[in-house]
Amino acid sequence: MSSRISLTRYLVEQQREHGHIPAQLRLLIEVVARACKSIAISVNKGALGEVLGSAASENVQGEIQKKLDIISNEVLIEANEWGGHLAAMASEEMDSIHVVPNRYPQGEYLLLFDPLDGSSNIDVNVSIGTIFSVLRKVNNQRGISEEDFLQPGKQQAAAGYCVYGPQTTLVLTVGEGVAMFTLDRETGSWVLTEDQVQIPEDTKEFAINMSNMRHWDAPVKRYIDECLSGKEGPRGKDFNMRWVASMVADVHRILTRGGVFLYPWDKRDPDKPGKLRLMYEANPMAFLVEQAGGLATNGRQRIMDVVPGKLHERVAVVLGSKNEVQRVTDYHLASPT
Ligand code: P6P
Repeated sequence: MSSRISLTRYLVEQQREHGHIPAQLRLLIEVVARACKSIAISVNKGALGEVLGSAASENVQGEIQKKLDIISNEVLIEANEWGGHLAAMASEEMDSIHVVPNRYPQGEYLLLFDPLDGSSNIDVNVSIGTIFSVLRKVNNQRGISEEDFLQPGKQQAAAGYCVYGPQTTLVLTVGEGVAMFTLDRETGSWVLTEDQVQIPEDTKEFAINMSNMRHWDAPVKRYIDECLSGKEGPRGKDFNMRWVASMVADVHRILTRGGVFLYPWDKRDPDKPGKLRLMYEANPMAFLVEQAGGLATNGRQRIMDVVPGKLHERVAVVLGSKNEVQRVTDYHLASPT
């Protein structure tokens, strides 16, 4: 068996080769990876750990928080506060940013995360995950504020997710391609199992919540109708559909075998650009997908070019196989806004 490459060795060798993983960033990634192992242990306990079900609280999105949402958030906060690599953190589960307390040294990075994405799947034993995004602190003169986080996704220093499924897999980019690490539960190590992941440019598989069809805008209806028309239709081929309702699981499938994921704007809440959050869902996934040769747009614009106006901003998402995302985007651009 070829020599197993650990996460630490991967990061050291990436730094040696490309020089873009300074010590603080390497520490940040290793701390997040260790926190994901702790989250995986809680998730895997399920009913035995008394961690299922809802907490008696709502998050900033007005969504009922699951116990595991809160546990996962606390694990990430506690793991990252003391290391001196971070200035502050932001989370889907917290209204405002969490600045590293004065008793600890502040570092050069900002960490954003959705601690446990796919909460609706927690109690029914379907894959869920942790999504994270890393930005550099850009303003050294004053104290950290929410404005320091409002950077477009193209400024990310790193991004990744951990999917808690049949395997526990950490997927990471620091801007030099996408690597996948599988958790070896016997040793507790993250082992490199895929490197330089590439998404096929074409696909026959789309992911969208079809129950929203009557609310979609014309470009999305056109695209999905054409897929559903199959061989006899304008696409000349049959399509398959998948929808896990856990972004991490859907994106992991796309990184692994291709596909196109759509969570578009719809008429249910016209003032909201989409359901998914820009800073800690769409941006990290867009970074990973682009690094794997795919595309990620909001239907009209590259997601990583969107300049955020607020921390918990939402965005429409179309991501995955390059030629399919381009087609959906072209349909939007050909249609009046
Ligand atoms: P719907 C999970 O709540 C999430 O934020 C994403 O992980 C997922 O892709 C989407 O929402 C599912 O939304 O409306 O299909 O339940």
